[in-house]
This record gives sequence, C-alpha cells and structure tokens, in this order.
Amino acid sequence: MDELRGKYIEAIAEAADEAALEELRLAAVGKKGEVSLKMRELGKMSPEERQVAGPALNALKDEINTALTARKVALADAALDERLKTEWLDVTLPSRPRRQGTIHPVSQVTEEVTAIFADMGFAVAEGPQIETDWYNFDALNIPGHHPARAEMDTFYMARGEGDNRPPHVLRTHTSPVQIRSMEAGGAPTRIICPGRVYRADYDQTHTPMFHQVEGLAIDRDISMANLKWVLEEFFTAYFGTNVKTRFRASHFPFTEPSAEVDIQCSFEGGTVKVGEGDDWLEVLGSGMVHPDVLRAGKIDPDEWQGFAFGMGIDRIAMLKYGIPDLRAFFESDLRWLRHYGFAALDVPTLHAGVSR
Ligand code: 2U9
Repeated sequence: MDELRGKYIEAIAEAADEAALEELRLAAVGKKGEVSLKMRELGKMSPEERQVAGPALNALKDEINTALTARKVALADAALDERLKTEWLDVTLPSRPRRQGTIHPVSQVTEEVTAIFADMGFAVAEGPQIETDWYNFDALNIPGHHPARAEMDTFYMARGEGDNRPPHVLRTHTSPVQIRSMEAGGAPTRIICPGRVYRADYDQTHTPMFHQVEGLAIDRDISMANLKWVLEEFFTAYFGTNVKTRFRASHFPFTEPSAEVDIQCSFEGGTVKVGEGDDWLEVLGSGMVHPDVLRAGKIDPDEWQGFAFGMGIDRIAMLKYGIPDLRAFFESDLRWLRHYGFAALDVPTLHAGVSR
C-alpha cells in the first residue's frame, strides 16, 4: 500500500497537465484503477485482515482524491499566471471613434422656447396625441361644419363596424391640452403646450406631422397688452436681437378678438434675416380666449379672461437657424443637421442647464 501511495502521490504532484491528471485518476481510483481493484479484493480477506486493509485503502483513496484536486487547482493557477504575463492591455491606446448623435433642431428649439417662457412664469403642459373630437374641435368653438373637421384636413382614427362612439382624431393643434389643463387646474393659469400635431397636408412647405407651441395665460385682468409684451419679450430672447412686431386683426374660432402677429425682417440676398429691414413675416396666431372656450374648460368667463397664442416650432427653428428645407427635419439626415450647425454635444440644452 505504501508503494501505491508513493507511486501515485508523487506522480500526481508532478503531472504536467489536466490530461495527465485524468490518466492518473483512472489508473488509481477509476473503476479499474489499482486502488479500486485492491478494494475489490477485500471480500476475499479474513475479517482480521479486512479490518486493517479496509480503512487503510479508504484513507489512501481519499488522499489520492485530495492530491488530484490540489494539483488541478495548482495547474489552473499556473495557467492563469501565464495568461496574465502574456495578455495585457495597452491603456494608452486612443479609443475607437464613436458615431455621435446630435440633438434635433426641433428638440433644441422646444427647449429654448420652454426656457424663455419659464422665465416669464409659464409651466409646460402635455396631453394625448390621439384626442376626442370634442377636445380637439367642439371645446375650441370649432363647429361641426367647419372645414378643418373634414377628413381631407384631419386624420380620423378608424372605427370598427358598429362602433358608434364619437370619433377620435390625431390632434390638429395642441389646444386640447389647454382645455384639459383648464378643467384640471382652473384659473389663474399660465402654461405653454409644445408637441406634435397632425394635419392631412403634404407639399413643399407642409408635412403631415409638425410641431407647435401654444400658450395660455388666464387671470382676472389679462389683456392684449400683456399678450403683446410677452410675445415681444419672447421674440427678442429667442432671436437674440430686438424684434419689432406687427399685430393684424384676424379671426380664429377660439379667440375674440384675434390677431396674427408678424415679425420684422429683411429678405435681401434671398435669405430671411429677422430683426432688421422693413419687411414683415407672419409667425404666430393669437387673441383673447373666447368666452365659450373658457366655459368648455369649466372656467367662468365673467370672472376670468386670458390670452392664447400658437406658433409652429419647425418654422421658427428654420427661421433662426437658416434652414431652408423641411427635409432637414423630415428625414433627420445627420448631414443636413450638421450642415446647419447641429453637431452633437456642443449645443446648449435644458439638461445641461441653459445660460442666456
Ligand atoms: C385655448 C384657447 C385658444 C391658440 C391659438 C392660433 C391662434 C394660431 C397657428 C399658428 C401657426 C397654428 O402652427 S400653426 O399653423 N395657431 O394661429 N393658435 S390662437 O388658441 C387657443 C388655444 C387654446 C384653450
């Protein structure tokens, strides 16, 4: 038995790899291994011989198994050491260039507009893009026969056969957000509602989805004078220069009186420059909220009054950044966006903290 121990314990300690170890395991304690065969012989021994040989063989088997495990661990450690010596990282290598995204002009302008109105005490309100025709039209004093409600102009959601619920539409303006906000929060209020809107319109200057920001201020004595000041303040901050405005009487179902607002510009050299020259550019619709619209929002028009306005975000983005083509937005092509200066990470965003 001592001979067996000497033979195997020594060989295991010197085994060069896992395959050699496995060979030794089979030769010693495998089914037909030397120790196993010896154990089988126990049956033929006298009880006295067995009492001595049995425990000794078991101890030898344990000893060999322990030695096998120890050598296996030692071999694995040695292999790891070897790998660590040969495999190494050059931490001084420059990193691989990564493709960068860019903040979309519409997102950037939405944040700029939000920051400017936030400074004047306006909070942001949001709402669903699929609306009931009540919130999108009736509550805004747009009657059933109004052309805007025709399927030619508005996307109606398909209804199943026999589904007689009132129609749902893709909102055609963000005005329903203001109705919901008036219902939920009452007066006084000061909010802007930026977001996507949809109209069945597609040509050189119109896309079926575009972005609007609308504003609403309601209090006991809000007037057109407040509207004019807020808008002039906005244009000057947004374009970074003093911008004259021109208010022209107009008509919208949801405001009375209503005004379209032009900003001062020049068209020299085929480009539009805002805040200089003698020309005018229409950018915005506005007015005093119609009493029926206040009532639809559960606000008493005998107690409260307010102004509202609406403008296209895509349009004021194109004006500020000199983008002449809607494709820059519609295809969100990085080459277009970069061309107009929308490189990643070098644009101020609200997340990074706006400084003006
Ligand atoms: C409520 C009451 C009144 C929002 C208004 C306009 C005039 C307007 C257009 C500008 C360009 C839409 O994107 S555009 O095509 N908007 O002319 N919007 S007043 O009036 C409201 C809104 C909500 C409760």
